[in-house]
Amino acid sequence: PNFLTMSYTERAAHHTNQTAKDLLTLMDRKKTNLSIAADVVSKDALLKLADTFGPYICVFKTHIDIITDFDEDLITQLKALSEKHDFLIFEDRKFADIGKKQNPPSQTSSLPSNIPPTPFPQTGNTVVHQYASGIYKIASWSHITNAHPIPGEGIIKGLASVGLNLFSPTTASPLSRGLLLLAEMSSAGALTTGTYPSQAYTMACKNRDFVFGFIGQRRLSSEGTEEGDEPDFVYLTPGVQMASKGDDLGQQYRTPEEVVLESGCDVIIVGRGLYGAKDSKKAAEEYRRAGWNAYLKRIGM
Ligand code: 5IU
Repeated sequence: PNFLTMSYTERAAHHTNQTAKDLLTLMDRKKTNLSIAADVVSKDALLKLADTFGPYICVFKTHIDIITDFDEDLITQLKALSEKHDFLIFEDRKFADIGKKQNPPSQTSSLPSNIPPTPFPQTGNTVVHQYASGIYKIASWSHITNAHPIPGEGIIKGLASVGLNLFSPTTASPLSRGLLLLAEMSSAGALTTGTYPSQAYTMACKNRDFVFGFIGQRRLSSEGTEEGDEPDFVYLTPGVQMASKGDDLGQQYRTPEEVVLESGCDVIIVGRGLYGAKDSKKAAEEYRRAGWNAYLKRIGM
């Protein structure tokens, strides 16, 4: 199948991961492939971005560790806004640690109440704890997170042991999570070159229950798979702005057309182009429309 010319909804049927299905159907339902990179440092500012841009986006991308006044109420409110405006939350945590043996964690004290203790064996890896525990308990609220493939496949297995074994504390129904691998970066001089992206691709193919896509700059394809059995992945792409080509710290920008139409990516992630705009709603509608029109053109509508 040619996923490039297929609608997001049709592609949802080619995924087993529930988060992938939710995201793809949400995008068509809401007519948006726009995500905001909410890089602000206070709780109020973050919630304000979620409420202002919520109606225009499919994904709200956070860096929760830059919030100076983080508290649990922030998560409660962010979850409520995600339901109110119908968007998914993506904590851009960029996990990069290994499956390292540690002392058994003291389970009762540090785990959020909705994470069952079973996925934490004696040999729990570092990323397991980084994802489930600590102050932020990312797995308990973030639908999507991401990881660097650099440590090898163990990082995926560790994160999946948490993300695929979560249950809602209220309804006890499964809360499946999804993972994106970082195949490429948008910044100048990034080391994600050569065979790096295709090795990331191979790892993703082997872990499709949890890995449903990539953060990258173009749609990847595997070499050597038989035509017809190539799997589908969802591509979320940062480094998007219409008015600027870059910043003075190496960021390199492309337009929604270049990203969605020419490079075959799915979700445009825009930070300063949105929250830096004078008129938030006007900018949100401009980026939403540009991303959406590029998608319609791509699928021939
Ligand atoms: N980001 C990038 N490039 C990348 C990756 C992540 O810009 O290759 I991986 C993040 C950094 C920031 C957002 O959170 O995406 C881009 O914000 P601006 O649109 O403000 O540049």
